[in-house]
Amino acid sequence: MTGAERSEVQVYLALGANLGDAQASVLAAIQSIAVLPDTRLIATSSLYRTAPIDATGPDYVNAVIAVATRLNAPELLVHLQRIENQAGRARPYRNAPRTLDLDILLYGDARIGSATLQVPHPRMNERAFVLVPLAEIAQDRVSKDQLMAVGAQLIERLAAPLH
Ligand code: PH2
Ligand code: MG
Ligand code: MG
Repeated sequence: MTGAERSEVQVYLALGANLGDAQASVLAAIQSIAVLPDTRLIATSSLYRTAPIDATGPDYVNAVIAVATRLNAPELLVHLQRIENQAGRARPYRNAPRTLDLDILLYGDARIGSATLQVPHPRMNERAFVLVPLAEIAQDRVSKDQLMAVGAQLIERLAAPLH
């Protein structure tokens, strides 16, 4: 963009890990995201222990955060993938256990369908590990009906949000 300043966009990110010290990986990732250029951390959910959905391996640690950023979505995605890679992320097969997964859930009200990025996240409404922490920090973004629909999925609150 030239001339005019970019405006801030409110973005919701999902964090997950189920290999290594998953809780430490998620906490370190929050700190890495908080210091991204042109980005401010707005809110952090509790950490949750969740059973794998459509996946195998150990339980996950999951959380959702809100940031305000002037990065556009592809720029943000590049940063998130760098942070995943620095955490030792390998991609041997789909939904393989992972040291760190960072997904863009919502980027303002944008609808994005590119080869590398789909926003809103196409499976977020099927997943308690997304909807429960998202509802904690953005009540207006998740309905009671949506939470009911994923009520059978195992999710346990681990730790209070960090400030
Ligand atoms: N991520 C997946 C697939 N399944 N299950 C849980 N509990 N938590 C996750 O973060 C998760 C998953 C693909 O990204
Ligand atoms: Mg994911
Ligand atoms: Mg991902």
